[in-house]
Amino acid sequence: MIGMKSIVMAAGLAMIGTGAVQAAPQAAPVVTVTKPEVAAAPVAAPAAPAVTAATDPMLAVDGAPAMAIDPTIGQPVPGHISLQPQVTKTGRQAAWFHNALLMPVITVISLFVLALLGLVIVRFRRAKNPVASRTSHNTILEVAWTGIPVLILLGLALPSIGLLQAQYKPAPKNAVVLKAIGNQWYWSYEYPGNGGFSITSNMLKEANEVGKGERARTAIDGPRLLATDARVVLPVGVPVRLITTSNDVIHSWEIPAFWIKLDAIPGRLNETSFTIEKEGVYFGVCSELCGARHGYMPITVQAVSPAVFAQWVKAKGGTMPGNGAAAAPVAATPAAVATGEPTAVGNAAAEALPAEAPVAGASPANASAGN
Ligand SMILES: [Cu+2]
Repeated sequence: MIGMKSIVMAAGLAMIGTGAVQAAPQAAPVVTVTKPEVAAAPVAAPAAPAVTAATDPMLAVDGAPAMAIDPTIGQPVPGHISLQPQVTKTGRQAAWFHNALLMPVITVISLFVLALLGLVIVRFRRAKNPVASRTSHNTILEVAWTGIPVLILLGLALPSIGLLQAQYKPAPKNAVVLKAIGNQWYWSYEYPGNGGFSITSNMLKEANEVGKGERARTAIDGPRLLATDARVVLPVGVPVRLITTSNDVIHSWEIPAFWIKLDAIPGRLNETSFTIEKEGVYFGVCSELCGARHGYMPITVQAVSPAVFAQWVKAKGGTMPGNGAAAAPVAATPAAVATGEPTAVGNAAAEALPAEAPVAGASPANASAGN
């Protein structure tokens, strides 16, 4: 029985390790706001179209191309208790590990232990056994309850190690570099490989919370507590090198749909990589208790085609590495660019980021990918 208990615990820990327990929705999407406002748009605002309008570039927050938000991906769904649909390779691998391996194994073990307990309670109850058995050893049973859990753990360990490896895989050279900086209580971002321009991203307040002239959240921006005034724009099909750090206390940059959660620690650079496979708007939150407004520093990522990404970078005053082209996509994408050689990433990063050396040697050791 001890062996079985330990396997239940081990399986439970493994589940926590993969981040399976983080799936609780942070905030229910609210789509009741009816009057979209575009006061903060830097260009002339057109008439507000329907919520799903994906065609009007003026509508987008902070110059990001407008994109209809699919409420079933990239954000919590009311009543949903499993992982969000994953849009990165590692994410899909992790979701498979959780759904196809961990959950069935945990369920079977739990039911088996429950059945054994029931059997013991009924069959070996005092009334039925006035004279207690003096049996103390059973070699076959002891070998079995040691050996079988070991085999189960080995079976779980192999895919688990592969997943761990995938989570810490360094980004290739042509990766787009995104530096996320935690602040009490908002995120700022730099694109060191794209001329080093930066953006600041604040949570959008509700219509009844804003001051005069301030922009309020609308349904187009995303769910309450998750929508921001400036989205992080990233290309699909191109590896992204995420670097996190912080200006004050420990924060954590998390997008559940990417299977990414990386601590942002003052005086330190953490690094990981991912490749987004699907265009869309993805939401996350700061996932490290960081003070009074910890719950109000959401993260919004808009994944677009490399061509649109290049346009956005130019609009922000940044540059694309090489001949004004996006970094070479590693997967088939609808990219219309990618003609130049993406060789200037390192140089541009060196210009824009004084701490290039630490970046190169950034330790992923503190990355709490599943914490
Ligand atoms: Cu924080």
